[in-house]
Amino acid sequence: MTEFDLVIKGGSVATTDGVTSMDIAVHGGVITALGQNLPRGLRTIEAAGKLVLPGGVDAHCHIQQLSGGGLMNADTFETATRSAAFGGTTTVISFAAQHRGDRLQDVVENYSRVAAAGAVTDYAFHLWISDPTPEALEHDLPRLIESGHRSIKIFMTYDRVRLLDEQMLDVMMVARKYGALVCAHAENHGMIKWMADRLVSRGYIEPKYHGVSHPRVCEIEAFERLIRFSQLLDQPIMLFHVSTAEGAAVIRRARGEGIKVFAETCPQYLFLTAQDLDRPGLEGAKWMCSPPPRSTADQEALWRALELGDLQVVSSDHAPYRFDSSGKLAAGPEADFKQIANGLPGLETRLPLLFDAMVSQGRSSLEKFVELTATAPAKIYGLHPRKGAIAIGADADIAIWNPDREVTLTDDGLHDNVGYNPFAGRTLRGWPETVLRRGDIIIADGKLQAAPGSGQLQLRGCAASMRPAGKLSPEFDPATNFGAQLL
Ligand code: DUC
Ligand code: ZN
Ligand code: ZN
Repeated sequence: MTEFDLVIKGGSVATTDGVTSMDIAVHGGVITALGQNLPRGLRTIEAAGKLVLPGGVDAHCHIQQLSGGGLMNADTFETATRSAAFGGTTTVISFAAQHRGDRLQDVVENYSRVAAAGAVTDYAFHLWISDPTPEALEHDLPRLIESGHRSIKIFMTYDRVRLLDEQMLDVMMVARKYGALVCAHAENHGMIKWMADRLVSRGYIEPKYHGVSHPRVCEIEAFERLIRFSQLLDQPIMLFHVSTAEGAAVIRRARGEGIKVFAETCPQYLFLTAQDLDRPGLEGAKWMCSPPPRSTADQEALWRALELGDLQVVSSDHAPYRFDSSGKLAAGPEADFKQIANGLPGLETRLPLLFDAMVSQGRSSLEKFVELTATAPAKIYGLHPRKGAIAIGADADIAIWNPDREVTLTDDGLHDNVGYNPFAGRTLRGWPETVLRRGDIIIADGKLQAAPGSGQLQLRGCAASMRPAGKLSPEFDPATNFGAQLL
């Protein structure tokens, strides 16, 4: 009789298709059997009364990285992925961030080296391009895409990293040719810069004015522009961190037009509002991110867009800065909002916040929770079916949740290196207690059981989401009949 390395017995197994009571057997790091009354393994986890879910896939996090503003993150691969694991996430996609003057292939080699030394979860990289030189476009980018780095990040704002329209088109054309998804921070640069400069010059310098400096229309304009680029080239795009009702509506319309646009939102846009930044002194800086949190009406619109499938993914956009002189307060106690780093920690709280809202409080379903946090990101980013699935042959990346455990979040309760929690004070019901990565138990009894460097790089194939939609005939949509064969 086959002997399994590990069997999880008696849990309620949840996938996007439903919830079933069954056992899961693991051998050699992958799931090898699913069913009732499987024999015990070399190790057995009794999971009666627990929910057994795919490990989370967090497709947007900034780790050990120099920001668009030039400041180093607070987290290393070790601290960030440790925090992810405690929160039930077993795969992260972070950035290999090219800054101007850097050679892209060197950037990827450097990030690969530090991640290989530190990560405890599995990981992949988005290729962040801020310097699309001929060398990058003609050599490095094609080579890197073909070797399995199948997503690219571009910025439409931030002075140090943003691309011009024609540079974005250049990058999208390479992605189209070699098969990669183009992800974007899409906000109108000119509007933000103009608003911010005027606000500061008039003395409106507190963190809450950061929100004012990113007017809602800057998201709408940038989404619309990038969507039309996508339409022109018939190149799939992913719009990161949607924050407004109007932004979600633009995406819904574009998808209705048959444009291959995917979209993400993040917990900060579902659970925080502009009021969170309105605190005495610089305290509000803890809640500063870009785009900024909006209103409760936007929150409702985003929940609805997720439910309808207009947005497909919830990522953390973990962008960690300590609330001290190494991070948020690097420009000193008199800083204006323009001088304060943007970003919140969120790798560890993403899943518990969503589980509490969607499952415990009944806003949605367990199946939808699994879809938004694991299966859909795995599919869209080319990690599925190895990741984001509980199925025979999938990696045994599994989070075992206690649906009844209540946890009150505190500033010092996380396992990252940030020192505060923007969601502190909330009590959440449902918590991932045991976490497996490729069959190894990496979290149990509140302790990390994985060595730094035990996470593995995930190279990816060209998923359907990365390919042009294809048209019935060149005449079908004149806007996309742009003569690709000539370019
Ligand atoms: N927005 C943030 O808030 N932080 C990191 C980068 C970004 O776009
Ligand atoms: Zn961004
Ligand atoms: Zn980001």
